[in-house]
Amino acid sequence: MDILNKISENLQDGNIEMVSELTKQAIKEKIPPKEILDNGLIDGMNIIGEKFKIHEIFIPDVLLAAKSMYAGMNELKPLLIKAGIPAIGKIVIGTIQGDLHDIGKNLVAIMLKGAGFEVIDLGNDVPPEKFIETAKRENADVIGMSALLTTTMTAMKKVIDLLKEQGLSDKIKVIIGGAPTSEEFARQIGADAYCYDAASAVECVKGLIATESK
Ligand code: B1M
Repeated sequence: MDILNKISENLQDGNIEMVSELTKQAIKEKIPPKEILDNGLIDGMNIIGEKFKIHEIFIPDVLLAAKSMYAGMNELKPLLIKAGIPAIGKIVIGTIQGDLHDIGKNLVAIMLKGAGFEVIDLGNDVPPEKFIETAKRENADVIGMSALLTTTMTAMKKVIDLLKEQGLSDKIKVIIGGAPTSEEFARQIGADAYCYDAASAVECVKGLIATESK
């Protein structure tokens, strides 16, 4: 079995130490970090999602898998973040109110930092008002919201409506992402962009900041 499969399988089994060790080994073997992430860690997490859906496994299993994911991500983080790049824009990011899923959001934050953005991470379960207050106080260029639940994604609209009410929509752009969201949903709620994954979030933010400064 190749090492990326081993990472995926150990993540599914919740072997935190092994995932950390195997990720270190994959790095040593010079496998590109993006490949380790996509074909090892995220692959394992996707299989966990499928098994969870059909009740083959339960929340404690998913939590162990999530901890294993973080163990692997911790090893990859320094490689994903390139040091010493000056900040090219500021983004306030968080998972929307009611939603505790933060793995995808954390990946987006890591990639944005790696691309040279200053990232203010509000964590998960973030009330709409907190996004606005922080973005105003920090003079941020962009607000980024993540949602993994169909029941919480609707709260994203509240943030956009609050921005409109306060006349801030031109100044502060909004990107959204997370599995249940889509291009169409972004249009419906008036977000400036929908980003499919962490890499495309970097392109989204770069694009929005470039348009803003024209
Ligand atoms: Co939950 N969960 N979960 N869960 N969980 C899902 C999302 C689910 C699809 C599982 C399933 O049924 N197949 C399902 C949602 C169904 C729905 O809404 N239609 C679900 C459910 C139901 C629940 C609970 C309600 C279960 C319960 O209690 N009965 C509960 C809700 C708790 C709450 O939030 N209030 C719950 C709890 C949990 C845990 C706490 C156990 C754990 C979260 C741990 C944590 O995050 N710290 C968990 C997990 C791990 C998952 C799955 C298995 C994996 C999610 C994940 O981290 N994926 C998930 C199934 C799945 O997604 N396949 C599931 C890996 C991550 C890298 O991907 O987050 O999609 P993702 O991020 C991607 C993109 O979406 C994008 O970039 C990332 C990749 O590059 N992206 C952005 C994400 N945010 C972005 C923001 C951007 C741009 C891109 O810009 C700002």
